[in-house]
Amino acid sequence: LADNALQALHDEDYDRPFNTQNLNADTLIFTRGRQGQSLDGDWNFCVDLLDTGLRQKWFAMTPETPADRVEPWDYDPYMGDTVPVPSCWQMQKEKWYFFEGSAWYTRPLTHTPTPERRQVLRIGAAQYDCKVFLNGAFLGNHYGGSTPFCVELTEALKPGQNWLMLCVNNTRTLDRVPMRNTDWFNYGGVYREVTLYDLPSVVIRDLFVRLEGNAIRVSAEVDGECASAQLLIPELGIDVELPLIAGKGDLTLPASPELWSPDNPKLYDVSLTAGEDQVRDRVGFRSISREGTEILLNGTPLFLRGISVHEDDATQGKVTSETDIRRRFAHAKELGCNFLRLAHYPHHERASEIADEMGLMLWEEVPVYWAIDFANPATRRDAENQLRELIRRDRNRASVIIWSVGNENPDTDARLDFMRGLADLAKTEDPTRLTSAACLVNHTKLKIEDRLAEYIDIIGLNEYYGWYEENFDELNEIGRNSAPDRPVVISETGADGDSTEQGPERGLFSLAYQDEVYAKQIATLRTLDYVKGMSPWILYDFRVERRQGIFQRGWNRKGLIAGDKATKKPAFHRLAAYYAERAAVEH
Ligand code: GCB
Repeated sequence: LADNALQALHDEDYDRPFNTQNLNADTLIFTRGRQGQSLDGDWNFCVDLLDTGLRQKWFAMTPETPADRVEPWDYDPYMGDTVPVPSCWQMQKEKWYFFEGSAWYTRPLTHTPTPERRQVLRIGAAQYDCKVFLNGAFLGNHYGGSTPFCVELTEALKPGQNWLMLCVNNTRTLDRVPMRNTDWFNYGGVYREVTLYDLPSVVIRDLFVRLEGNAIRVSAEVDGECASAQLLIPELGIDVELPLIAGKGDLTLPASPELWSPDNPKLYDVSLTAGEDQVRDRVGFRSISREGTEILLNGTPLFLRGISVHEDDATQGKVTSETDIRRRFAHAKELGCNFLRLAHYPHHERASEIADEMGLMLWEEVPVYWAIDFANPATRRDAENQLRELIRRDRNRASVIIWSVGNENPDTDARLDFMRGLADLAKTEDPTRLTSAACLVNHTKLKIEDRLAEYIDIIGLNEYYGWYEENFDELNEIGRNSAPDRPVVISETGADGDSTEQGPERGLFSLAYQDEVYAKQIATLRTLDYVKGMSPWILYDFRVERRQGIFQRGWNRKGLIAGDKATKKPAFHRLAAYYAERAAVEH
């Protein structure tokens, strides 16, 4: 090995220059309604457990045919294995099933320069951190496995053939969000779409459109010299100029749109034009608020008939297709739902668009899950950034009614400060939605009690009476002991049921027992008038490393439907009957 290579191999700081987190919510560009060039398809791929690529600077290897090379290469970015993008490597080869570490993706990119145009790459999601290189130059790093990010390529692109490389690392560490321990599978890879946008010099960076009282409020952010933008909502007769000062514009327009609701998911075409740039969106207008223990949609109290759902597929892993989202939502509708909890991280952005069209309300969430490193400022920055990226991505979606800032986090001072900060941030980024977090019961006092409760709008409550907690009577006692001043949504409850031939007839893990837990839960929860909704755990069985019992076999089997996404368990029908009854009362 050359001296410098040897030194690099021993240098434990080899990754420090790359840990910048410079690709974040501030570099995101609004892309709805834009036509981009898809970079999906086969990319050259190599797993790299020892981070040799960062140490040896694989990204700096310029293409040479093997015969012309003067040094031996430990990775060949230009020949060899490929994987499709989007995909999770676990699902590509059995030997990659438990792989955790860095992996390299490379593909060529042909560029024809045009003066005054900007090229921006957008990656829908990569689990967990992603370093971007173009022609050997490091362009940036993104943390967070489920939110999109953008990187500008303009300066680094050359005429003709270019090489784009991504180093994606899914290692679980204590400082990440989530940290080392979760109850869902740690998939890895570039598992959402990658797109290249060719943009004019003036670029619309952000557009936020919402109902505020009797008016529509529009805020926009534009990069580049531009005095005003043109806003169009043709169906409402809106065609107005939005003045821009230092790239920012804000306008409140009196309007009475037809309100969006699950019964009437009305959407309006919206477009904004600035210079040569234009974005378009389909936006629903509605209000969501709370008063005491009520949740109000357009001023009317409602009960959230929900179900929780992960992004997981037996053959695709975390890759989500339009078909998959539509199947999820069709099953939720069949169950009688008007609401879904998209757990435990931001789901594919098509989900909220389709929910807008179908009239389903959504809880969206960031993976502040269990015992995050709450006292660590870098962890906090990461969580805040993921929340901002999620909100900026989805805040024009009428279906999204709740931003949830965490799940089952121990009630410590550091956690309170961290999560209160996230709840405040959600309100700053978007004051038009409710905040929540999945909290825990105080098992000693048998009471709903969480210091975070006063800083969020809805108390989410995960409780597993009949499953992890055996004594069901305690749930009745909790009901009696608690008098929350705001709405409670049962964000999780449930039990495993193994629907395969190996499933037991009776007792834990049997379908009959799962059904019995649902029957008891429903009987108890229906008597608590401050419970304004529920999203039991969970629609489909899902894959997870930590569950290896004889009935689990690598899966969490709390689904109302099995992992084949077809076999309904008896508890499905139990919950459907309850929701049908509730819906009948409401109408
Ligand atoms: C929980 C977690 C969820 C788990 C579930 C379970 O409380 O929030 O992520 O999958 O329980 O099945 O234990």
